[in-house]
Amino acid sequence: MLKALIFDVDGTLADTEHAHLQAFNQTFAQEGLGWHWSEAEYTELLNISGGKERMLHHWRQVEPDMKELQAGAIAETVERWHQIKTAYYEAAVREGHVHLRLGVLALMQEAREQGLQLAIATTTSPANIAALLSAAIGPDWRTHFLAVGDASSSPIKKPDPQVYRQVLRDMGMDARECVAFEDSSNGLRAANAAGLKTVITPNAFTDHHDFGAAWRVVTDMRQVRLIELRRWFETT
Ligand code: XBP
Ligand code: MG
Repeated sequence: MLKALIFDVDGTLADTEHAHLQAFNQTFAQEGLGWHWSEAEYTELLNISGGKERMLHHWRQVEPDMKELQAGAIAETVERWHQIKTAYYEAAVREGHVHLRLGVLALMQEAREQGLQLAIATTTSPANIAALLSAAIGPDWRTHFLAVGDASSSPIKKPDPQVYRQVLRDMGMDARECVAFEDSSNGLRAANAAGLKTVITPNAFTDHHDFGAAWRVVTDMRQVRLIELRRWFETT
Protein backbone atom coordinates (compact mmCIF):
# COMPACT_ATOMS: atom_id res chain seq x y z
CA MET A 1 0.00 0.00 0.00
CA LEU A 2 1.27 3.50 -0.86
CA LYS A 3 2.26 5.27 2.36
CA ALA A 4 4.71 8.04 1.46
CA LEU A 5 5.97 10.35 -1.29
CA ILE A 6 9.69 11.22 -1.24
CA PHE A 7 10.73 14.37 -3.13
CA ASP A 8 14.06 15.45 -4.52
CA VAL A 9 14.49 19.24 -4.30
CA ASP A 10 16.56 20.87 -7.04
CA GLY A 11 14.92 20.53 -10.41
CA THR A 12 11.99 18.53 -8.98
CA LEU A 13 10.24 20.65 -6.34
CA ALA A 14 11.46 23.81 -8.08
CA ASP A 15 13.54 24.89 -11.06
CA THR A 16 16.39 26.05 -8.84
CA GLU A 17 19.43 25.45 -10.99
CA HIS A 18 19.43 28.80 -12.77
CA ALA A 19 19.61 30.46 -9.33
CA HIS A 20 22.34 28.02 -8.22
CA LEU A 21 24.32 28.76 -11.42
CA GLN A 22 24.02 32.51 -10.83
CA ALA A 23 25.17 32.04 -7.22
CA PHE A 24 28.22 30.02 -8.30
CA ASN A 25 29.19 32.69 -10.87
CA GLN A 26 28.68 35.51 -8.36
CA THR A 27 31.02 33.65 -5.99
CA PHE A 28 33.68 33.15 -8.66
CA ALA A 29 33.52 36.86 -9.51
CA GLN A 30 33.70 37.91 -5.84
CA GLU A 31 36.72 35.65 -5.32
CA GLY A 32 38.38 36.94 -8.54
CA LEU A 33 38.81 33.41 -9.88
CA GLY A 34 38.23 34.33 -13.52
CA TRP A 35 35.77 31.41 -13.79
CA HIS A 36 32.29 31.76 -15.31
CA TRP A 37 30.08 28.75 -15.96
CA SER A 38 27.79 28.98 -19.03
CA GLU A 39 24.45 27.15 -19.01
CA ALA A 40 25.94 24.53 -21.36
CA GLU A 41 28.95 24.00 -19.05
CA TYR A 42 26.68 23.88 -16.01
CA THR A 43 24.40 21.33 -17.69
CA GLU A 44 27.45 19.06 -17.94
CA LEU A 45 28.69 19.92 -14.43
CA LEU A 46 25.28 18.95 -12.99
CA ASN A 47 26.35 15.35 -13.59
CA ILE A 48 28.30 15.90 -10.38
CA SER A 49 25.91 16.07 -7.43
CA GLY A 50 26.80 18.56 -4.72
CA GLY A 51 27.98 22.12 -5.16
CA LYS A 52 31.25 21.54 -3.29
CA GLU A 53 32.07 18.44 -5.33
CA ARG A 54 31.16 20.34 -8.51
CA MET A 55 33.51 23.25 -7.74
CA LEU A 56 36.36 20.91 -6.74
CA HIS A 57 35.92 18.96 -9.99
CA HIS A 58 36.11 22.19 -12.01
CA TRP A 59 39.14 23.44 -10.05
CA ARG A 60 40.99 20.15 -10.76
CA GLN A 61 40.03 20.47 -14.46
CA VAL A 62 41.42 24.01 -14.82
CA GLU A 63 44.48 23.34 -12.61
CA PRO A 64 45.39 19.70 -13.37
CA ASP A 65 48.74 20.03 -11.53
CA MET A 66 46.97 21.08 -8.31
CA LYS A 67 48.87 19.09 -5.69
CA GLU A 68 46.75 16.85 -3.44
CA LEU A 69 49.33 17.51 -0.67
CA GLN A 70 47.44 20.71 0.09
CA ALA A 71 44.27 18.60 0.54
CA GLY A 72 43.33 20.37 3.81
CA ALA A 73 43.77 23.82 2.25
CA ILE A 74 41.80 22.76 -0.83
CA ALA A 75 38.87 21.46 1.24
CA GLU A 76 38.90 24.62 3.38
CA THR A 77 38.85 26.85 0.29
CA VAL A 78 36.00 24.92 -1.34
CA GLU A 79 34.04 25.05 1.94
CA ARG A 80 34.51 28.85 2.07
CA TRP A 81 33.45 29.29 -1.56
CA HIS A 82 30.40 27.12 -0.90
CA GLN A 83 29.34 29.24 2.08
CA ILE A 84 29.56 32.36 -0.09
CA LYS A 85 27.60 30.64 -2.87
CA THR A 86 24.90 29.42 -0.47
CA ALA A 87 24.43 32.98 0.82
CA TYR A 88 23.96 34.24 -2.74
CA TYR A 89 21.48 31.43 -3.46
CA GLU A 90 19.48 32.09 -0.28
CA ALA A 91 19.32 35.80 -1.22
CA ALA A 92 17.98 34.89 -4.68
CA VAL A 93 15.28 32.72 -3.09
CA ARG A 94 14.35 35.46 -0.60
CA GLU A 95 14.10 37.94 -3.48
CA GLY A 96 11.54 35.64 -5.08
CA HIS A 97 13.61 34.34 -8.00
CA VAL A 98 12.78 30.66 -7.34
CA HIS A 99 9.28 29.13 -7.42
CA LEU A 100 7.89 25.64 -6.89
CA ARG A 101 7.14 23.78 -10.11
CA LEU A 102 3.56 23.40 -11.35
CA GLY A 103 1.48 20.81 -9.52
CA VAL A 104 3.92 20.31 -6.62
CA LEU A 105 1.93 22.04 -3.88
CA ALA A 106 -1.35 20.48 -5.05
CA LEU A 107 0.11 16.94 -4.96
CA MET A 108 1.63 17.52 -1.51
CA GLN A 109 -1.66 18.92 -0.20
CA GLU A 110 -3.67 16.00 -1.65
CA ALA A 111 -1.23 13.46 -0.19
CA ARG A 112 -1.35 14.97 3.30
CA GLU A 113 -5.16 15.23 3.21
CA GLN A 114 -5.29 11.51 2.37
CA GLY A 115 -2.97 10.59 5.22
CA LEU A 116 0.20 9.91 3.25
CA GLN A 117 3.56 10.94 4.68
CA LEU A 118 5.92 13.31 2.80
CA ALA A 119 9.73 13.28 2.85
CA ILE A 120 12.65 15.02 1.18
CA ALA A 121 15.81 13.37 -0.18
CA THR A 122 18.26 15.86 -1.69
CA THR A 123 21.98 16.47 -2.16
CA THR A 124 21.56 20.19 -1.59
CA SER A 125 22.35 21.99 1.65
CA PRO A 126 19.89 22.33 4.57
CA ALA A 127 19.96 26.14 4.29
CA ASN A 128 18.80 25.93 0.69
CA ILE A 129 15.88 23.66 1.55
CA ALA A 130 14.77 25.95 4.37
CA ALA A 131 15.02 29.06 2.18
CA LEU A 132 12.98 27.47 -0.63
CA LEU A 133 10.27 25.80 1.47
CA SER A 134 9.77 28.51 4.07
CA ALA A 135 9.12 30.90 1.15
CA ALA A 136 6.89 28.40 -0.70
CA ILE A 137 5.02 26.74 2.20
CA GLY A 138 5.61 28.98 5.22
CA PRO A 139 7.72 28.99 8.40
CA ASP A 140 6.12 25.69 9.51
CA TRP A 141 7.27 23.89 6.33
CA ARG A 142 9.31 21.30 8.28
CA THR A 143 6.12 19.95 9.97
CA HIS A 144 4.84 18.90 6.53
CA PHE A 145 7.63 16.32 6.19
CA LEU A 146 8.13 13.18 8.27
CA ALA A 147 11.82 13.01 7.26
CA VAL A 148 14.36 15.25 5.50
CA GLY A 149 17.59 13.86 4.07
CA ASP A 150 20.12 16.40 2.75
CA ALA A 151 23.84 17.07 2.16
CA SER A 152 24.49 17.38 5.90
CA SER A 153 22.73 14.14 6.93
CA SER A 154 23.85 12.11 3.90
CA PRO A 155 27.24 13.39 2.67
CA ILE A 156 27.68 10.68 0.03
CA LYS A 157 25.85 12.26 -2.92
CA LYS A 158 23.55 10.81 -5.59
CA PRO A 159 23.74 8.51 -7.58
CA ASP A 160 24.71 6.85 -4.28
CA PRO A 161 21.43 5.77 -2.58
CA GLN A 162 22.58 6.93 0.89
CA VAL A 163 20.10 9.80 1.24
CA TYR A 164 17.13 7.65 0.16
CA ARG A 165 18.13 4.83 2.51
CA GLN A 166 18.47 7.37 5.35
CA VAL A 167 14.98 8.79 4.71
CA LEU A 168 13.36 5.35 4.50
CA ARG A 169 15.06 4.42 7.79
CA ASP A 170 13.99 7.68 9.45
CA MET A 171 10.37 7.10 8.32
CA GLY A 172 10.49 3.45 9.37
CA MET A 173 9.15 2.52 5.96
CA ASP A 174 9.98 -0.03 3.29
CA ALA A 175 10.82 1.25 -0.21
CA ARG A 176 7.87 -0.78 -1.54
CA GLU A 177 5.47 1.51 0.37
CA CYS A 178 6.80 4.71 -1.20
CA VAL A 179 7.23 6.59 -4.49
CA ALA A 180 10.19 8.90 -5.22
CA PHE A 181 10.08 12.03 -7.42
CA GLU A 182 13.24 13.08 -9.25
CA ASP A 183 14.47 15.20 -12.20
CA SER A 184 17.88 13.75 -13.10
CA SER A 185 19.62 10.51 -14.02
CA ASN A 186 21.76 10.69 -10.85
CA GLY A 187 18.61 11.04 -8.80
CA LEU A 188 16.88 8.21 -10.66
CA ARG A 189 19.88 5.91 -10.10
CA ALA A 190 19.97 6.78 -6.38
CA ALA A 191 16.23 6.18 -5.88
CA ASN A 192 16.22 2.96 -7.92
CA ALA A 193 19.26 1.66 -5.99
CA ALA A 194 17.26 2.21 -2.79
CA GLY A 195 14.47 0.06 -4.29
CA LEU A 196 12.05 2.92 -4.97
CA LYS A 197 9.57 3.34 -7.85
CA THR A 198 10.54 6.73 -9.30
CA VAL A 199 8.48 9.34 -11.14
CA ILE A 200 10.63 11.65 -13.24
CA THR A 201 9.70 15.27 -14.02
CA PRO A 202 12.49 16.43 -16.37
CA ASN A 203 13.54 20.07 -16.74
CA ALA A 204 15.65 22.10 -19.17
CA PHE A 205 18.90 20.96 -17.51
CA THR A 206 17.99 17.25 -17.49
CA ASP A 207 15.54 16.51 -20.35
CA HIS A 208 18.40 14.90 -22.35
CA HIS A 209 19.16 12.39 -19.54
CA ASP A 210 18.43 8.65 -19.83
CA PHE A 211 15.21 7.94 -17.91
CA GLY A 212 14.76 4.39 -19.24
CA ALA A 213 14.73 2.99 -15.70
CA ALA A 214 12.02 5.40 -14.47
CA TRP A 215 8.68 4.02 -13.26
CA ARG A 216 6.91 6.98 -14.95
CA VAL A 217 8.10 10.11 -16.80
CA VAL A 218 5.69 13.09 -16.77
CA THR A 219 6.07 16.70 -17.92
CA ASP A 220 5.25 18.03 -14.47
CA MET A 221 3.30 17.12 -11.36
CA ARG A 222 0.02 18.45 -12.72
CA GLN A 223 -0.02 15.04 -14.45
CA VAL A 224 0.33 13.25 -11.10
CA ARG A 225 -2.92 13.13 -9.18
CA LEU A 226 -3.05 10.81 -6.16
CA ILE A 227 -5.87 8.68 -7.57
CA GLU A 228 -3.70 8.05 -10.64
CA LEU A 229 -0.62 7.36 -8.54
CA ARG A 230 -2.52 4.82 -6.44
CA ARG A 231 -3.85 3.13 -9.61
CA TRP A 232 -0.33 2.94 -11.07
CA PHE A 233 0.96 1.70 -7.71
CA GLU A 234 -1.66 -1.06 -7.37
CA THR A 235 -1.17 -2.26 -10.96
CA THR A 236 2.65 -2.56 -10.96
C1 XBP B 1 20.98 19.05 -6.90
C2 XBP B 1 22.41 19.21 -6.60
C3 XBP B 1 22.86 20.32 -5.68
C4 XBP B 1 22.52 21.68 -6.30
C5 XBP B 1 23.35 22.78 -5.70
O1 XBP B 1 20.43 18.52 -5.72
O2 XBP B 1 23.19 18.39 -7.04
O3 XBP B 1 24.26 20.20 -5.58
O4 XBP B 1 22.85 21.63 -7.69
O5 XBP B 1 23.16 22.81 -4.28
P1 XBP B 1 19.09 17.59 -5.78
P2 XBP B 1 24.43 22.77 -3.31
O6 XBP B 1 19.53 16.26 -5.22
O7 XBP B 1 18.09 18.32 -4.93
O8 XBP B 1 18.66 17.50 -7.24
O9 XBP B 1 25.40 23.83 -3.82
O10 XBP B 1 23.87 23.08 -1.94
O11 XBP B 1 24.98 21.38 -3.44
MG1 MG C 1 17.38 17.12 -8.60
